[in-house]
Amino acid sequence: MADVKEARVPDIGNFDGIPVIEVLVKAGDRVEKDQSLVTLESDKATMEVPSPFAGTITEVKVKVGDEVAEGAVIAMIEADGEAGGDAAKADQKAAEPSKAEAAKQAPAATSAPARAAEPVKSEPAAKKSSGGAQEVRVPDIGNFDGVPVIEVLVKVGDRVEKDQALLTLESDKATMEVPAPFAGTVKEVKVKVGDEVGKDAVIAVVEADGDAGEAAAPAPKAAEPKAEAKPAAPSAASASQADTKPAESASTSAGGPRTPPVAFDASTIMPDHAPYASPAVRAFARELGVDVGQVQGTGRGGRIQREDVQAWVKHALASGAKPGAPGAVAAGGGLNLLPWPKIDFAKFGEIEEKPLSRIQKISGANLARNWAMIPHVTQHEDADITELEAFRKKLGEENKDLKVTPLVFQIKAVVAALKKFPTFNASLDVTGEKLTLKKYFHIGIAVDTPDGLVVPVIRDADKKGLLELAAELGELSKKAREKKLGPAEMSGGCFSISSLGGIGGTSFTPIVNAPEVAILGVSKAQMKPVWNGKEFAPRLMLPLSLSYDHRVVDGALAARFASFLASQLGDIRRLLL
Ligand code: CAO
Repeated sequence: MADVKEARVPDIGNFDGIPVIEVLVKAGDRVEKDQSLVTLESDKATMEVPSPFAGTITEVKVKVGDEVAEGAVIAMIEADGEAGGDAAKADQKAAEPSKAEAAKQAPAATSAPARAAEPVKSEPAAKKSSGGAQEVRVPDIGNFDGVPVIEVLVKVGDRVEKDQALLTLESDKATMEVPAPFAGTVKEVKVKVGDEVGKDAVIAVVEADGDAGEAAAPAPKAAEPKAEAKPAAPSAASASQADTKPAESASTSAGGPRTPPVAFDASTIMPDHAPYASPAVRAFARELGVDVGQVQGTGRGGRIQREDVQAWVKHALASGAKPGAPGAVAAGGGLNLLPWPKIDFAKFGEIEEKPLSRIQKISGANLARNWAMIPHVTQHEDADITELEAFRKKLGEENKDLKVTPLVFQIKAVVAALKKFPTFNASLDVTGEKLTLKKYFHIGIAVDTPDGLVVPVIRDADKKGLLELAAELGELSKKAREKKLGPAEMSGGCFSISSLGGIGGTSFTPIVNAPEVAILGVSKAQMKPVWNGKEFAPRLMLPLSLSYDHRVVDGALAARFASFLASQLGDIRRLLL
């Protein structure tokens, strides 16, 4: 019989008493390994505590407001039968460390998220660069390698105080600020938004204050990760190797043309905004009774700033709406909706409750915002892909190791259409007054996964051939289904395609993936009789549904775009040009 085991707070550094701000499970819930159980939040970091194994929650031991430390029992979980084997033993060991061993074992069992809290406990490593200038590095952030920088909070010339946040890192499970280990003046910033950093990456060079110089001197030592967290100080060679990546990327960007940095657009993956604000801002919002999910961020990538929270409160007071009132919408959206109906369905028959997955919650919040805020119109068009299909089949036979589906041709056709109609390769700013036209062609592809919808992005699709696109599409959808996509792979899209053609349907109305201005929905190609001037001939017709933001795109332009797309797909020679 399956054992009931304790799921504990893993090693989270020197913290003692971090408030639980969210309990994500309840007794009776089934959880997968690594599924988040609770969210903890200190003034510098937010982190989720994942389940060390799959099973069913029998008891939740904490509630919102409780303060916990390493080793605290979060929940009792009846582990799955299959977890009774070696894996379960390992998990059990990890989940129930002896007191003395807890700190050492937890990191192994701990999934990255909780380890991600470590930067907060340990100041970033600082190392002498030249003169009084010292390099500030990312401290030990557990097993993470390549955590996106989502906010750079300082620039060259800025004075910083000790412990002032220099930048914010955000993974899908944790947000953390990297503080300055000493006071001084920023001489160089080595990273930019979108860079992915790991432990020891140099993030800035800071000239320590004259008097702080002495105080700063011991900082590198103090900041040196503890022996158990870091096997040995890296040799000069490995340390400098570790440095090169971010430093190189910063200098290349300053020095000449390069691929634009991958912007991490949090709205793509964190639309509910709950985690997309620094811990301090979230704490501030809570103090004022503001639900950060209601606040529109004006920081880079939509990040919520302190001022956004203040502006939200001012607006709410001015409009007479109570902060957090049902139906209140951020930044003057002004929807005054009825509250959601509350119905006791059990009165009418047997029911079962099932929480939405994290991806469903995230994409649901995005879809709701996009549907409510964008005036959508959908233009329908049929493309005659009879010839294309014959060519596709031939290509598939010649490249048996690749899956060449109609979608790769659609990507090609979309790129051609975006080149001809640049208004579709654009984003409207938050004020609705300025359009940003993009000169690159990154195409988002909606992928259906067991946990919900995700939209990985094929970068520079204009520079790739059909076979290259087929290979990349295969890889991205595999990664999506295995939950291995990183934030960078889901950001920076210009235009999205949602293909339901492999499933069926004759048409649908896809929702624009903001801040893009249009999306192409593709349904199942069908043989249809088409009049050719003399007779009805059997042709393979592909239904296209182009939804667009009517603030940016006029109906006539959309009709031209859709008809151009159809002509591209209908004439294979054009597509290959
Ligand atoms: N018409 C007819 N057949 C089509 C087709 C179309 N428009 N598009 C694909 N097919 C065929 C393929 O050729 C393939 O046939 P074979 O098995 O004989 O080779 C089959 O349908 C399955 O294709 P696929 O779905 O595996 O591959 P794809 O490249 O077409 O799509 C992906 C890849 C990842 C986009 C898709 O798997 C997927 O997840 N689609 C769902 C997207 C979605 O949910 N959108 C809704 C968003 S709004 O909620």
